[in-house]
Amino acid sequence: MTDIRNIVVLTGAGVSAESGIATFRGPGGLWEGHRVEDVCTPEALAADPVLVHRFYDLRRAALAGVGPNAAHRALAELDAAWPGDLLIVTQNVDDLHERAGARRLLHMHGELTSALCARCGVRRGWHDALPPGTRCDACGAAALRPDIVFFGEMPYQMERIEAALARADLFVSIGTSGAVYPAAGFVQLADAYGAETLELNLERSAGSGFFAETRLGPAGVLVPDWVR
Ligand code: BJW
Ligand code: ZN
Repeated sequence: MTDIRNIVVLTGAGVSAESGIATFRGPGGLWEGHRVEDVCTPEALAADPVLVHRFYDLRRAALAGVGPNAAHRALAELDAAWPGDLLIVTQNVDDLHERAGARRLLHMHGELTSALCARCGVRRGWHDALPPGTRCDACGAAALRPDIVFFGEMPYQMERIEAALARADLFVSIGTSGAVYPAAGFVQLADAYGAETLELNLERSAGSGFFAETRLGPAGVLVPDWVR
């Protein structure tokens, strides 16, 4: 990776697929048995908090039975060793990047293990059952919700992401379908800022045409190959 100093890595559900976490779209995807609009909007949360909380409780509980795979580990190694700027932007709400040891990481779509107070914005850990109606320690409102970015809500830390993309010499997208914005637009932004662009994915995605190079295969093979 000559002449590359600053790297932004975007990861999606495909990075965690080999750990046994279902992706969203496609056969066997998480949303096969759910209607997206039933669980992934603020309106759905307001209309049926019990259903939405149950959906996230199940996925949070599933984290206990899975672990990071070779792709998470390779990215953590890159993070530990890379002397330039590096930012791993994950769309994933699981905690497998951090469990593999990644540090320069941000969760743009939130985290399963975090609860957000919809009233005052304070966060707390969410590891065991936290039933709908649990009160916020900070403001006392019964407004704790999954700390997840639903459709129509602003993804987290967009300014920091855009600043990193502006400085990037290389943008690498791993295991994401390119179906959800603004993440799907990062490749064009990075390209416009002059970065090299590389996609690692099991199959061609909606965004493949925007990348200078696409390598097809499982993340558990492609990511270690790219990093080492
Ligand atoms: C492997 C593999 C292996 C499998 N190895 N690879 C019309 C046009 C344009 C935009 C909009 C529009 N209408 C509405 C919008 C905006 C909307 C949007 O994009 N909608 C689209 C559906 C069109 N976006 C939003 O609302 C976002 N907010 C927003 O835009 O705010 C305004 C704003 C604008 C500009 C700047 C800033 C703000 C919020 C989006 C929130 C997304 N939230 C979700 C749900 C989280 C809750 C939960 O987890 O339950 O986040 S959606 C869901 O999709 C989840 C994911 O993070 C996200 C991306 O999915 P991902 O990771 O790509 O997974 P898959 O399953 O789609 O793909 C897996 C890929 O892996 C595939 O390609 C496989 O091939 C591959 N793969 N195995 C390698 N072993
Ligand atoms: Zn509060």
